[in-house]
Amino acid sequence: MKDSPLVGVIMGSRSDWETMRHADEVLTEFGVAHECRIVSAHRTPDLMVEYAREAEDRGLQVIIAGAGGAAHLPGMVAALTTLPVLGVPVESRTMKGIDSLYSIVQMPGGVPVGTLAIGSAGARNAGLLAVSILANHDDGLRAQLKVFRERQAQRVGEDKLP
Ligand code: RP5
Repeated sequence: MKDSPLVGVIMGSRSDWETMRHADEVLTEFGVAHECRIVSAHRTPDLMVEYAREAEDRGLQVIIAGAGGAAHLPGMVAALTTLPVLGVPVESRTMKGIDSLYSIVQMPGGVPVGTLAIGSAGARNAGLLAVSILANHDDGLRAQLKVFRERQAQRVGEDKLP
């Protein structure tokens, strides 16, 4: 995307992409300028601090952070910025993402992370929630969201059982 990004989609590892690509797809579908990057709380802590500290000045309005296992990334990024941070628990192999969910959702009061569902549904909804947040100041996006919901409802109405 050529426009400067409004949403930053970050993830702890390349292995998170299969989940986080669903956030990327939603943002692309709605035409929201965004970027996707690997930023690890554990393996690249300095990069994480730099990314979170510079996010607002770079024009980002929402950060979507996905991580699995001891998933510190969303909480640490939220501690370093006042931008809204949406956390996506990536499904881990050993604990099916329950570890990721608990790591992300149990933030102490004062530093919020808006936590979504485990896995691809969470990533997709994080993308949609980011669009909703941006739509507060963008009538075009608000109209797109309404059309999206109408079409979704229409598809359900047309579904046939075997
Ligand atoms: C976390 O560790 C990442 O978010 C990823 O979900 C998990 C496993 O990473 P890899 O070992 O697959 O790189 O930091």
